Amino acid sequence: MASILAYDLGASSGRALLGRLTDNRIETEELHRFGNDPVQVADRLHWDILRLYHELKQGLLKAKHQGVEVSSLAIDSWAVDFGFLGASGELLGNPYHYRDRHTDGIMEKLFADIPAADIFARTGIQFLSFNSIFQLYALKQANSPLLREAKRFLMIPDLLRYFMTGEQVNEFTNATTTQLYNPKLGGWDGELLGKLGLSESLFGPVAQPGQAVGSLRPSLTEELGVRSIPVYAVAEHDTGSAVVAVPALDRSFAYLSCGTWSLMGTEVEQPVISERARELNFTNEGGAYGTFRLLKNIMGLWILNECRREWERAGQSYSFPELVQMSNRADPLAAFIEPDDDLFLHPGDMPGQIRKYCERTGQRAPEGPGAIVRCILESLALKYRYVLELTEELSGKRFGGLHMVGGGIQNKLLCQWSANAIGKPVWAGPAEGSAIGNLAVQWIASGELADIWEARKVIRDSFPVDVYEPADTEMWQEAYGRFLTVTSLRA
Ligand code: LFR
Repeated sequence: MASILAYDLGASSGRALLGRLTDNRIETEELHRFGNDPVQVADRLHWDILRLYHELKQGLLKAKHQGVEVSSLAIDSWAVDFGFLGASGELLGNPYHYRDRHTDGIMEKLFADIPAADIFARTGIQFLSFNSIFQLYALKQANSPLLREAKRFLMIPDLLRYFMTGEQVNEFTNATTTQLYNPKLGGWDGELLGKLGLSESLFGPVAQPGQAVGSLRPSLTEELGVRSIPVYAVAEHDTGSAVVAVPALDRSFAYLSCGTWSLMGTEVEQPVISERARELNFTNEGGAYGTFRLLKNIMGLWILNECRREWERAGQSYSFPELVQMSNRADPLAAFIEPDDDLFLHPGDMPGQIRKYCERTGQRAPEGPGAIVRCILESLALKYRYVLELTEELSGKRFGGLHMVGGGIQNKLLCQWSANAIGKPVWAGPAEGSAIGNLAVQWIASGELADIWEARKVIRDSFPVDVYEPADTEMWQEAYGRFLTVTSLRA
């Protein structure tokens, strides 16, 4: 039976998922899972790109050893990060991690040269200090030898796909997250690149999700002893793939892709590039099949992951289920943080940062892991309500509930508290959203599924969706008012 392979790389782990489609039912099997450990070298934080490529190869080897015939593959990952190829086609240096500090303060410097309003009008992309545009500008300011030698700019999945196929192609959904792509022009914004002093030749042809972009190169098939198979471009930005996999019935739906980040918004046919969208710092990321994601980044479970890492460093190890259980026993709705405060962006002592935030805002800081985790999860749920309301305002749509996809939905308490906070049902599933969206686009490309709506129906029929009805709504309504005041989100 024909299987296809989706590689989905997240900020803390990656996986190779096999997919089979029989009688309009999807079956998946996790072939390979591996850690993704960023590496700090002196002052710089990098992705371990060669290790990641090694793990992709292990996926192919495991398929071979299990006697699985793989007929195509595709890769998706987080956005914005990139590597450069030099004249010989070799990777120059090690790609930086978007949480590296080299972009601190860069946004404001660039706005002195190019006004924010101009950048937003061209790209429709929200301002996040780590967007590729700011990373590139930081390299330019530092007179980086990498940038001087660079001949091609490839984003993380582009780069890994290049290692596999030898083809240098930029994929559309990820390209939009650079904040250098102009959806009105349907290509890289040459004028913007010119203003930044970046050569247009760095940026290559842009492939759409579903396009075949080569096949495994002979040196790789020989090394692994496998046959060459087609490699597709899919929605290579993981959030793009996650939204493909939202099992929505209604064409007008709200989603939350819940993992290291929480990405909340709605799918639109045209980017919403208005003054109000810029003021609210919403984005219009490119999606599969001519769609855009009107959404906002919310810091997400990163804050919890970092707390756990900090406690582990101090010799106290807790599993995620343990932490969630402990939080359930702590006092409800006692202290709040604004998850998107700059305090929480970089790796470090997150419990300490939460304490700082509470002191700054005149709150009693939560004490101990249970109370801290409760504060994080409840603050996230309340921030979801805030962003959901703004999504309704900007899109002019009304949502009957919220689709949650991604690994974060395994945290049932977060799903329930999200339903309580928004006062609407949460429909949770599938957990492997990005990998399933990746598979779906490959099946559409090979003609096995007709289009994205058929894919969503098949996904709905193949994976369970858990329903969380809102509870304790009065208590959460009162808490929402306090949350808005404490976080200064609304005066
Ligand atoms: C989620 C994600 C977000 C992007 C962030 C950084 O994994 O791709 O969409 O803003 O990572 O790339």
